[in-house]
Amino acid sequence: MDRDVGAGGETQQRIAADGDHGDGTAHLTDNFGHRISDNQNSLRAGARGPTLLEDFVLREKIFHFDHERIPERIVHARGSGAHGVFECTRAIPELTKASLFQKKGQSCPVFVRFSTVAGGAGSIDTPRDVRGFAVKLYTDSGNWDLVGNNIPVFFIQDAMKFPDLVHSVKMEADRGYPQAASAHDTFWDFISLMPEAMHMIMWAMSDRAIPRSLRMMEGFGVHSFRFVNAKGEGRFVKFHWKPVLGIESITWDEAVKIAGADPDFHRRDLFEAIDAGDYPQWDLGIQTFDEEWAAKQPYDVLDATKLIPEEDIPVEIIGRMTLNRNVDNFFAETEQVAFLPTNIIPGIDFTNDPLLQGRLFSYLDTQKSRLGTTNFHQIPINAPKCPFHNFQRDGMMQTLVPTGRANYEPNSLVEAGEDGGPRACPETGFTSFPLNDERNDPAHKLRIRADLFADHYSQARLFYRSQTENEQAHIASALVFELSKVQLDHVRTRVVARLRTIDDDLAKRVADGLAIDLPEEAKAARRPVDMAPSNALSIQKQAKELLQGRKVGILFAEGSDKASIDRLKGEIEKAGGTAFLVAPKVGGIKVKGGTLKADGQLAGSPSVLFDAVASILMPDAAETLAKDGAAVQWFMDAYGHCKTIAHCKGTQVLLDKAHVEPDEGVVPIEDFMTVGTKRHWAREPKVRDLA
Ligand code: HDE
Repeated sequence: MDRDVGAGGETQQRIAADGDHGDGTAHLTDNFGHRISDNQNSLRAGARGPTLLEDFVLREKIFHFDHERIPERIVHARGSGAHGVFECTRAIPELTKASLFQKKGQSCPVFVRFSTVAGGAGSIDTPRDVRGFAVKLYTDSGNWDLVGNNIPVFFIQDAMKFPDLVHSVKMEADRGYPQAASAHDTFWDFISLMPEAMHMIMWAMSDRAIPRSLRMMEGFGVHSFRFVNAKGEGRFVKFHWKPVLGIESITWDEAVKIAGADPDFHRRDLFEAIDAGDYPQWDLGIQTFDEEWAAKQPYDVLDATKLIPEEDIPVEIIGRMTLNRNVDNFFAETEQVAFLPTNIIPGIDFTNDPLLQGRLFSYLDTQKSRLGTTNFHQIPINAPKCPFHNFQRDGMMQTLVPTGRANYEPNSLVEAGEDGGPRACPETGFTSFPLNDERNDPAHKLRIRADLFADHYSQARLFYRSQTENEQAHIASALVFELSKVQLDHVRTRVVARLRTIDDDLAKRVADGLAIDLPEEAKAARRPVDMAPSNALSIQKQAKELLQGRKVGILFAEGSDKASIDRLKGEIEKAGGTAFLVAPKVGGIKVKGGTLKADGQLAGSPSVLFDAVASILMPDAAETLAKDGAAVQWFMDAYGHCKTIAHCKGTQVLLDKAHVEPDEGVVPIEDFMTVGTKRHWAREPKVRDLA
């Protein structure tokens, strides 16, 4: 059976054409096509009488409304999606027979959903959390779902522990809080008892867990997958998405303030960028290796709590993804999209990573419970864009109308002149890689983990020691923040005891920040080995100093010089950035050279929403603003968050009130473009008491 993906859209068009009122609007009907005469009043027995059960229009409307919500995802409930395209930039037939990678220039449509993990669908965009990075590639050989995260490792090694992990991080079972936060007893209790989580904890406490934008984070397939070429040769592969705009994060203080100022900070940023034609892009990179190489490493490549340092195996770029279209309907697309790690195409295969193996069951199961029917694959966002034919039939919400009698196989209906239906294709169909793993003994059924899975600390140490001084301070501070919210003393102590095995200095800083005695080091099943630090693990060591995709807030008020504002705005936009005008009033302000409308009102546009700030103010306007807490806070926060502050002379009174001290990031307005939106981390010790 062929699926006509466009069917829903065509039906709508038909209705529009048929029901035209003459002014371009369609006739309002119920769901069965009956025209509705009155959409304001229910049917009553008299003007003051009871509403009649007979009112099918009211009943249908309320009935449908009552059922509008579907169960939210148990994890990754809050997400933002967008459409785009993937293009192969380097053919790799020697590695994989996947049709997508056979020729440079080969492309396919994609749908991406980014998400937070712990919070509900209506929670904030900037909690300290892992971000989901799920990509559905609609290839000509079927859908390939690369359902990854923005962190290359995971908390646990075995799917068996996933429900425990998720229960512990979600709101606590009795009290129903906290929402979208890991800073509470149950999470840290669980973590402190699961040393395998320590590597991921380093990432989750780092700035990676508070990204500046969904457009500025890396994505990772996390597990080792397998490439299989046309000769049937297999090779391990790890997938990476590298953001063209570079990786960037915010500070924790900003994250907290943004949560109040704009809970949709990331969703809005993604939507607006795509809407403005600033299409976010990522390069798809791979690290490939064979069994022999894998066997020599001090970690197991089937262990999802371990990464492969890019210094050991460089990431090679093979494609580029561009997100170029916003969704038309959030529910139909972003909410109903169903990712399945089992969606894989010939040329790519799974491995025995026990976490991946568990995922292969979970996602199909969860989609049935979330979307209510085994036919969820027929929802347009989930349907493949290549033809699909099989003998599966019926089920709830079946929208296809298969014809003929052939709903079983084998059959010989063709011989009677009937349509016999599709057949399996041994040459081009998906075949599993014939695994011959010398390191495995398949003769025994065991509930155990492979030896090297027991090294829980080497890579946690590698991550911590690869950070800049300032990033290490952020990790220590994050741990102090989170553990300060933990009320069980023994849990705090147990976490710090584990930190000692990662890095004693880190443990001391955290113990000091909590004002607790340094506990004995925790027992480790395997002592950590020292691995060579990797620059690719640090955000700051690979920062791109770009204005592209960044947002600059420009503060002005009555009397400001319009020509200077226009000039700065023009320069920022020429460099690919966005200039956002902020003023005490939005409607239109008298400035030198005319009137100017602001994009946002000062109190509703705090500087945490921008990557850098600039101000063009007359001294008397600045004097007035110096009495306004929102204006003073604007500069105080920009300074505290180590952002560039470009200002004219008139602003000085405000800067003084905000305790802004001169440094390389506090510059005259004319110098803004040379300094740009990079952060001035050297300022940080002056403005924050870091753990
Ligand atoms: Fe998921 N995960 N997961 N996960 N996951 C879900 O599927 C699960 C894991 C990830 O935007 C659920 O459709 C198990 C790792 C993303 O729709 C569920 C295990 C990674 C998304 C589920 C893991 C992920 C999910 C909930 C351990 C990174 C959001 C709703 C074995 C590689 C996809 C849903 C979207 C969603 C199960 C571990 C990424 C319940 C059992 C590791 C990005 O099926």
